[in-house]
Amino acid sequence: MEVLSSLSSFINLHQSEARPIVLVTSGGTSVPLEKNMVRSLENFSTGSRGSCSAEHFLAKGYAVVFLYRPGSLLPFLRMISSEYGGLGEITPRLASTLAASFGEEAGGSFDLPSFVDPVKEFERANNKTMFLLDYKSVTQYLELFEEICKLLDACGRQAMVYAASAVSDFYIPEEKMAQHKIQSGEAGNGVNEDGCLNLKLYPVPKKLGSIGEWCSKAFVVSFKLETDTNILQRKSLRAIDKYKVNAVVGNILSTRKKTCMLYTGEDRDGLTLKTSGGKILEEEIIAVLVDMHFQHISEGGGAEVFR
Ligand code: 9Z3
Repeated sequence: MEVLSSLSSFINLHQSEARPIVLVTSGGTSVPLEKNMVRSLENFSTGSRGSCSAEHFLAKGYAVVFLYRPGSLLPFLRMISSEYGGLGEITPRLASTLAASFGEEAGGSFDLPSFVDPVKEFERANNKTMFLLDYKSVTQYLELFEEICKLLDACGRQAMVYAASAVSDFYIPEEKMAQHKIQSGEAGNGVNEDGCLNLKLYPVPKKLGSIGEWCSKAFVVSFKLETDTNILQRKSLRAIDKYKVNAVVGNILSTRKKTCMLYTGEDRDGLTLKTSGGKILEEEIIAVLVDMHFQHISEGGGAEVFR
């Protein structure tokens, strides 16, 4: 895949400059019900967590590989996509067009909208310290996630994986999927005589546990999303024990923007992180994780890193 060879050059460049590098995954996966897809099952994620986090990693001197779902929020551009709804989805390409039309050269002839700065910030990072890749289906997500992790192996302990995407636990494997739109009122493809559709969803192969094989020295952070507070800690700790990730950020859907828990093997009670003093939650999360990552780097003999 061409994009992976460009990504490999991006990773090697930052690795040679001793810059820490993070894979941030963002947005929710789609599970198609048909090969010629008309319907799908979606995992909820606006991309706010991933895109805000990417901005804070960049601010801390990291190079960022941003794996996202098109239509979900992008770093910097998130600030304008809802404000300026008429634009619809702000794609990287549209951002370049906006930067060209509203940039300094064009200044004066327009009543400059407040979104010029986010566009400039995006442009400044894109393809220099930030590399974008996108996915749609859960299968595409998992394939790219694996390939990117393998490339990050070259960075040893300087790499971090920050898996904030909402990834489906269930899917329909290609060979079990209907070819065409599932018909209502006709038995077949799971539609029974009563007209009800019975879907059989298969478990998605769990990849978190394999990260250790792909980039064995990376610092790995996964996310746990729940709607029931009573099971958040148990489920988060299970991810640490089962998949051997370094840290799990546990959050509850309704309060996710204000507070989350950070669990590690050493801190099983968890650290409560909250928004404070006008800071967004991602700033708190990234500050703590960057400290932990630098500790992880120094435990490995401490390559010189630019911070
Ligand atoms: C998260 O928990 C993210 O924090 C959110 C962010 C998706 C809630 P938004 O994009 O929301 O800012 O609107 N992500 C991980 C969700 C997930 O699917 N985790 C899996 C699970 O809980 C483990 S990989 O089973």
